[in-house]
Amino acid sequence: MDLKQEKIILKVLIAGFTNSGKTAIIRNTFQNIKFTHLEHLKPTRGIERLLYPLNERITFSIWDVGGTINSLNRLFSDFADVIFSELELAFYVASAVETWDIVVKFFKKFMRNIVIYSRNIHNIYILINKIDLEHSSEDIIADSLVEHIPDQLRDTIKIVPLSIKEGSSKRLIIKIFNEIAKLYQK
Ligand SMILES: Nc1nc2c(ncn2[C@@H]2O[C@H](COP(=O)(O)OP(=O)(O)OP(=O)(O)O)[C@@H](O)[C@H]2O)c(=O)[nH]1
Ligand SMILES: [Mg+2]
Repeated sequence: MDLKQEKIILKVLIAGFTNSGKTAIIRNTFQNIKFTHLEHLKPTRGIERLLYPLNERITFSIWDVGGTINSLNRLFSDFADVIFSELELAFYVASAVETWDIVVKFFKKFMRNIVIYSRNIHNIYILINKIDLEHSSEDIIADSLVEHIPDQLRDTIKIVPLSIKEGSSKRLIIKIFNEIAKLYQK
């Protein structure tokens, strides 16, 4: 078999507290749904998976993990190994207007699970979403999360402020996926 032609599936995790915009980001980016049609999304229950075939060889399997307190308590504990193992790319999505302690609490859990199950991952992004909102304080949110990044992942994590409403999100996310795909085309 020609290894260059071997098809590969790359696993992507998108997690974060409820209402941060994870499902909206995915639908806007990969299903071309406009923001005006994403304003009444229901909270995701459990995990929703979507396949994104980037080209003939590379398909991304994107895991959207529901972020309500119940979901996170259950999923990050009972299914942590299933969710966090073999990750190629991970996103933690935070809303630019929510500075609650609970967001930080789940960020710490997210980081801990990454270190346990996917410690060699090279691509982790903190997406600070909804920067279009009037009370957006993306710098404060970023600072409150950054201090909890484990030392061994400090050089791996990038912070990206974005807004689906303003339309900056899709281009940024697709660029991230394309850059990862390039690593597998060499
Ligand atoms: N103003 C603004 N609202 C946004 C943006 N992105 C998402 N939203 C809104 O935020 C709400 C929640 O979005 P979801 O994508 O359902 O949030 P989620 O993170 O998937 O939530 P869970 O599934 O409960 O974890 C929706 O009403 C979206 O329209 C944005 O960039 N700006
Ligand atoms: Mg959702």
